[in-house]
Amino acid sequence: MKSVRLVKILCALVLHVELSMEVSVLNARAGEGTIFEGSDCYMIEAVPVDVNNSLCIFSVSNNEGHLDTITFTIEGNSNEADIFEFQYKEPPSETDVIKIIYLVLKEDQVLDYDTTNSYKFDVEVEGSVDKVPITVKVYKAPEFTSIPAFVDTDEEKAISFKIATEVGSGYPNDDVDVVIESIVSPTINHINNNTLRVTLPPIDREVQDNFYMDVIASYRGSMYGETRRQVPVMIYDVDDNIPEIKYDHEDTLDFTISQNGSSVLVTDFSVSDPDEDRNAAYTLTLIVPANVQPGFELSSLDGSGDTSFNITLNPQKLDYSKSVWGRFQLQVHVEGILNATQTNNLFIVISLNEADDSGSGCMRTTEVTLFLLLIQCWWYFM
Ligand SMILES: [Ca+2]
Ligand SMILES: [Ca+2]
Repeated sequence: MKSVRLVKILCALVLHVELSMEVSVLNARAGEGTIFEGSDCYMIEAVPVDVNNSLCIFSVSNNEGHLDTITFTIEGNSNEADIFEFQYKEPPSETDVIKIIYLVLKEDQVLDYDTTNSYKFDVEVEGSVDKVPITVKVYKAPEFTSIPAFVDTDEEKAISFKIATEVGSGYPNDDVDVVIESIVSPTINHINNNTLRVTLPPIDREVQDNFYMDVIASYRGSMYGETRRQVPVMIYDVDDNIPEIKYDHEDTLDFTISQNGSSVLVTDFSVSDPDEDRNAAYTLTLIVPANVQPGFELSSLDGSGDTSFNITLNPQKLDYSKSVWGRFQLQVHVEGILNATQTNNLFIVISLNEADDSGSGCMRTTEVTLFLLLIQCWWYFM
């Protein structure tokens, strides 16, 4: 019996020690001296209320550490405890003695910025003597009351439109700034305190035919609370470019042809008009002296945009009975289809020197030397 009694005493002793240890651990976790600091704060629509963006920032500290186990209890008259919670960016370790903590929205919670101006509640922090009262003011972001869904214009014409704003509910003053981020710099004139006239400068469609303009309204002096709209800008084409002739070859070409030979390439070139559709269409005319005219031929008499062409010489079509061809000029005349004042010319100076054909029988050779001269007659669109 003595031994049974001794075992019971020993068991009770062990249980007492374990309980004592547990109590001492709890005391360490919830030890007094926790300090929770911060102030009333605000939340603005369009600023996410998460741990990376929340404007409600507090500090919690305890010289004995154990911040990792401290609990925060929100007590409010409404459902604040269901809406808000406190989060660290990085969980504290057992030895951290001070840490920044953020008031954030619980998962799937959203704030009602239209009807709620503030939330008031107490926070009970484990280890802190007093509950801490917190007021969170809720401001609606500035609103656009007038802003175009899109803007468009012909190129080289300025674009002008109005933007009007108003402050959101609850915000204490009416100072709204509007900033426009765009690839072009707008001019902004104030019609009144809340209404702006924005003018975009003329834009070359061939450089940029569409883009988005970010219009941002924010409370003056605050880096927060912005409302952002994207406004598409469309620039329409105007026939403001003449067809440009591009030529890559050497300036001079020498080659020999035979009277009965096949066609040879004289030269190739390209024409480029960066306008759109019919504004980029053009015709080509090859102007050649009558005595050699049949022998020279353009690959095509019209084109659009960026198109390649060539000029060939068919010796079989040359009239060998007519005099000495000598030195003459070919001219490629390019002309806009919609606007005949848009012209460009490629001049090719050719020297056809009849070669000695003695002893050649039916073969006759002619030496052709080409000098190419590119002259562009620019036409400016008014
Ligand atoms: Ca054109
Ligand atoms: Ca154009």
